Amino acid sequence: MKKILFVGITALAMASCTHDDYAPVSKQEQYQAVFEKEFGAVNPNVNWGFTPQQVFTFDKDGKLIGTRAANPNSNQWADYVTVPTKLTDAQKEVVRKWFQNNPNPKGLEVNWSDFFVEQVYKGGKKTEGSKTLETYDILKEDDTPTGSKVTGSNQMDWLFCGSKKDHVNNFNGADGDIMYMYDSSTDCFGFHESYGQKYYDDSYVLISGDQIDPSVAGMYFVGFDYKMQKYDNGNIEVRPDEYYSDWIVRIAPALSAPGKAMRVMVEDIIDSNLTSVTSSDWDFNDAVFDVRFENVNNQNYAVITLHAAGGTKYLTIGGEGDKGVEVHKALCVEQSTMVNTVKDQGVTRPVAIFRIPVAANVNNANDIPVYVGSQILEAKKGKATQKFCVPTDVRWMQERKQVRKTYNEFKDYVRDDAPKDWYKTVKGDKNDFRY
Ligand SMILES: [Ca+2]
Ligand SMILES: [Ca+2]
Ligand SMILES: [Ca+2]
Repeated sequence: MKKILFVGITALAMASCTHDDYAPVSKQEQYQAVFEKEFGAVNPNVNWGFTPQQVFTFDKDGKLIGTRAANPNSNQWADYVTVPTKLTDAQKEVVRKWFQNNPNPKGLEVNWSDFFVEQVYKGGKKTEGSKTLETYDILKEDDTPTGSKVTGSNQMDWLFCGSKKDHVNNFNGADGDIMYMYDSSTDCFGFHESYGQKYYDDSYVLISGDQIDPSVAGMYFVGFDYKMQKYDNGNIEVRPDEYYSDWIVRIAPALSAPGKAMRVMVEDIIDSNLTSVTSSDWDFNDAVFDVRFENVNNQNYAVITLHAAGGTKYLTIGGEGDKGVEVHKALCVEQSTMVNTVKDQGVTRPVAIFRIPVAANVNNANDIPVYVGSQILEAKKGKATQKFCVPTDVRWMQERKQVRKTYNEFKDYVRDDAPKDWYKTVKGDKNDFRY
């Protein structure tokens, strides 16, 4: 009975709605009106910068891709991603000392599918001035020492990333050089312990270089604390000592190389009350992400590097709701938190990098769907747009700054479809931008 009653009320409410005096106007039509009020009438030829992009195709047999997730062909990485400058010895020293003198540090999370791993330090090599010797007593089951000691790093092998345990090629024996990981994960890091023959993904910490020293600011480091358990032969173990210096690596997000990706800037105003929009509501920073296309083993991907989330709405890339990636979640913050759009305040987070499988013919960033709730955000030729596409060196707006006043020629572009490179001429000062 209750269910029937409920349906009846809903039907009544909908019926009364369609009989309202004001004619039904779609959200897109309302948006067109407020957009043109701000930026003027839209030239029918404007395509908002979206064009077909290069698709990087990788050989199935591994000319470019050696093994799943790890790409050992270092000379080719730079064709599509920016390879980080290697650490200097001085930088490695400063990181080593920090990990050796800060017990039980509080770590952070990052969310990258594509990244570099670079060796920093193998434990036990240099322990002067260190609070840990990186050697350990082997304990019996009752916690009394067996009298034997072990250098932890000598038993740490097979560095892996993510819960799928992707091996970082050539990172063994707590040593390595540099490796590019793709379609992998930073949701955990671990090693194989060769004494007790077990994998450990619960004995690492991820630290921002900002916390360590200005010489390594903006970088990220993963440190491991050695542990071991061996039950099948006399029940022995090594307890971690809370110094994560037994193996230290740097991880760096794999940003697309210049010219190899395009940047999309998104405006979510359409999901607001469109009767009360003001000039400073137009910031086109509610999501800012770069798109690069790859074909790996005959599957096409859009590789997304998410730089900013300058809104507080549920905004997804790649699909609606659970079918897409929610931007705040990707950046490891609550939906109410704006990320990387307010200088010197608010929340600053490392980028998020993730892959979206796409159909074989998809090579235009405009075909990567973006939703606010269930509302798709469109960029249609000659229509008011909710996103535009620019080169990856174009800076995005801070919150509450006016697009119209900052990008000097944007209004000209809307009206005339020229200049196409309107984003190069800015009238606003540098404080209008996040970067
Ligand atoms: Ca340790
Ligand atoms: Ca906005
Ligand atoms: Ca915003």
